[in-house]
Amino acid sequence: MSKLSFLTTQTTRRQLLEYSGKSAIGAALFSTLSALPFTKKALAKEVNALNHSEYKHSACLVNCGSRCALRVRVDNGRIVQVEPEEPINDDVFGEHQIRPCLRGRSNKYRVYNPDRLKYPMKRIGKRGEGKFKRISWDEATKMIASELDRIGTKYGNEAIYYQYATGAYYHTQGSSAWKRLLNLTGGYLQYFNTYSNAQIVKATPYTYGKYEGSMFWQVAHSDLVVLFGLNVSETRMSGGGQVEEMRRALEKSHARVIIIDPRYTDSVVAEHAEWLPIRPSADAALVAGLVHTMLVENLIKEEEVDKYAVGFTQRTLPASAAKNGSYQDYVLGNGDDGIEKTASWASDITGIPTVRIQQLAREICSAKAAFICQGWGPQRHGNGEQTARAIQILPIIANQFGRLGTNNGNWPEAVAYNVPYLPTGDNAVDIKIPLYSWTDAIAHPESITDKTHDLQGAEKLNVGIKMIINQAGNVLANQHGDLIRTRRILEDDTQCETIVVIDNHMTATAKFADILLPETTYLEASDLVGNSYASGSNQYMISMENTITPLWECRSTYDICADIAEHLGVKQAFTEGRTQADWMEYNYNIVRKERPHLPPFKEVRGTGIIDQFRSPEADKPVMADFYRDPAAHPLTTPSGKVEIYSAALQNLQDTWILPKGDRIPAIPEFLMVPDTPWDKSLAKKYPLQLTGFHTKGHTHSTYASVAILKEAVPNQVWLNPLDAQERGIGNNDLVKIYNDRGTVMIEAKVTHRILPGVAAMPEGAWSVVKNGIDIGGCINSITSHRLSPLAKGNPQHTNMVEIEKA
Ligand SMILES: Nc1nc2c(c(=O)[nH]1)N[C@H]1C(S)=C(S)[C@@H](COP(=O)(O)OP(=O)(O)OC[C@H]3O[C@@H](n4cnc5c(=O)[nH]c(N)nc54)[C@H](O)[C@@H]3O)O[C@H]1N2
Ligand SMILES: Nc1nc2c(c(=O)[nH]1)N[C@H]1C(S)=C(S)[C@@H](COP(=O)(O)OP(=O)(O)OC[C@H]3O[C@@H](n4cnc5c(=O)[nH]c(N)nc54)[C@H](O)[C@@H]3O)O[C@H]1N2
Ligand code: SF4
Ligand SMILES: [Mo]
Repeated sequence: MSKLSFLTTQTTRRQLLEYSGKSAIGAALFSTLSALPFTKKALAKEVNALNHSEYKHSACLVNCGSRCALRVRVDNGRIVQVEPEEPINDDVFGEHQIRPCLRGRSNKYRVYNPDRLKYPMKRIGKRGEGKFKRISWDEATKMIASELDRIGTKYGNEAIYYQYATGAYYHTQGSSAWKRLLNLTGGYLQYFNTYSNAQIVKATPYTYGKYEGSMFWQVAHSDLVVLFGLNVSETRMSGGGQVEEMRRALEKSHARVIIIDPRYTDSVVAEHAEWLPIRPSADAALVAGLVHTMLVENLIKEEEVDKYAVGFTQRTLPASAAKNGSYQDYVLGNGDDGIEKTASWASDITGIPTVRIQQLAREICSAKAAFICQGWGPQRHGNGEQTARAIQILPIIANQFGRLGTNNGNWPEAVAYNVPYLPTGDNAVDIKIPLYSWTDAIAHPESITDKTHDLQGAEKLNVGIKMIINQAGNVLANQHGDLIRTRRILEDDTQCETIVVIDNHMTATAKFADILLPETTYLEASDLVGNSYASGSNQYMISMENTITPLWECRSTYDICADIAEHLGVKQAFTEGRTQADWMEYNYNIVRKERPHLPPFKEVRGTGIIDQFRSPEADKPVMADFYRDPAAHPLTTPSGKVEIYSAALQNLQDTWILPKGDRIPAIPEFLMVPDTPWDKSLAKKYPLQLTGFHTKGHTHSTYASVAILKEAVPNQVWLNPLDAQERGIGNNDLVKIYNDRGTVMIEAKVTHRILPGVAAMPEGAWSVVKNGIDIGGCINSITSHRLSPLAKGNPQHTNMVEIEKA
């Protein structure tokens, strides 16, 4: 367990250097005073007095899954530089640093950004037009209170929707403040799923019960690592996150890394990996081809698979299944489709050469310990549930799970330091819609039912969404699918009557607000936060304190919601007599009960990282107990085993009402879903498959307006030279990408780093629609709002398009 330098009141030599290095006066101060036992505070005070410069401690609260502490140099009340915090020490990694990425370090430019919202405003033009008038905070909070009351009384509280939004993971302001307020005033309509991982999270329990995986630390014991669409070098960039854990583990094992992705990603470069370029949406076909090779080459121990899994062979099929319903039947061509899933069949679909598929099958089976895992890109597709499940069963069939150095095919696990949130209370409305259906919940509420949409808590939706609270999110007009349709629905203010947006910037979503409120940015906010959800085994807590006085009239949502609560007569219940700072201390003391070595809050408040340790779970491969003794440690599936064939899925196929052509197979078959090249007539019109990815240049749309980031990592569509040449497109040319849903303009990056026939675009660029064309380069003007069959999730990586020079 580590003890951080911040916990000591004695200042280290390194810290003295850090302060003194800033100026000549500081250096002089250091040389004369360095022998003395200064406290950090006292020294900081001296330095401040001399050169008006000081270090404050903040954090980047964006949704990249990581959480970086930021050390912020402030000069005369102005942020001059954002830097990493000091390295820390722990028993596992030794000295290491929760190193922020380029985005975190650019925070100064987010704070002093021309797009900043400055004052509360109300809409004066047509909805979506972006015309607003400045109003006072009192007016704004009264208007919101009165709308909450009006909508709740007229339609019931299920007409008030709290929108999915991930721009700021605050603990004592932000979403928990809103939810607490709404729960005190009758509740709100909820959603289930996330835009991140709906398909895999829904599908996983059908495979092996709990959503769990090994941590990357297991790679220290592997000789082969196979990553399906997992790009940690770009999506988990923090020095405190999964990319660091994998790197450290690879340093120990020197395992061979294979990355299966349509793009030659930064992870391929960073991990010296072999790139297996795959066509998007095709992973389940690759798995079938691999298993076919394993079967015909006798690489599988069938009795072993039968011991752990249901439905690989006919012997373990449940009685309710068709006789030829096993996965083995499917692969060998005895299933209903009669197609043998040979490596060459898989090659046609995936684009990976037949021999390479055959070799990979042998490599996986002969590895001492293969770590097989997947990112969330492969599952953000129309057939994402099938892909997720197919990758999950691969290590089970190949007997590469439950042992040191292995995984179960799932996303590698991470744990959170348990920092409490502002308690939200209970919601009196217990209806949940799948989040990707929110536009339908506005325009066609009657169509949303339990059998068609997996609606939870009711058989059907009785009332549409009439009011939206949108806190720190850009889903309304940037991050949701089929934006042109979405905008049309939102523009009609007789359907959804009131939209409240709380943001820092004038985003596409902010333009759709009726009431628009400016919140503080991370660097202007104070909070006590944890390490988020993708830090691997690294767990830590950060106390951040506003580094500057909030600019203009920006405020914390805690204070905003307290004012609204006052207008609604529930202020005491909302605050319980506490300020936001009191809640931070209250939460800290809850943590301190569990971790009594922590000093009192006043000693650590605002000092950055205040506790850090490594989870011991990292040392244990997932499903180890089950592997050792499956009877004594059954899984939480109905059979207690891995369900390659799921009778529960068959039941959904039989009882749900699915759109024409949609299927929920009981085994992880490869499905040729709409908007893929296997839809031959569509492919004639729109021959290129377009997939999206999360870019290092921004986190979704957050940071996407920072000019120096745009320059460093431009938003461009990746195109293979063969496809570019055919269309007369050169590198950096402006191109139009279009399909029946819309047209986007963006620069082309002509590169061999992408498979021919496939294009790839970063998601998150700011949508700017002019004359029906998205000149901002936002991919969602061409993505679909169709729901995936099982999870009712977002298939935003599944698209067919044509591209031409603009
Ligand atoms: N086509 C396509 N679309 C996608 C995806 C994809 O892969 N492809 N990915 C999806 C995924 S995984 C996700 S999670 C969603 C993310 O979608 P969102 O959760 O909407 O994330 P952002 O686009 O970053 O929007 C966050 C907003 O919060 C604001 N913000 C930042 N800090 C603060 C703050 O301190 N206070 C307030 N009030 N606001 C703040 C930002 O300015 C920004 O407008 O997008 C989804 N959309
Ligand atoms: N820099 C940065 N980091 C982020 C984010 C960000 O916006 N920017 N967003 C954060 C959030 S909210 C989330 S949910 C995660 C998202 O994390 P992921 O969902 O894992 O990220 P993606 O970039 O969508 O997909 C990962 C990789 O899958 C590939 N891929 C796409 N389709 C397929 C396919 O069909 N098969 C295979 N094998 N590969 C495919 C993509 O090319 C990409 O390289 O990232 C988080 N981290
Ligand atoms: S975007 Fe993520 S990795 Fe980058 S600084 Fe912020 S929290 Fe860290
Ligand atoms: Mo996400």
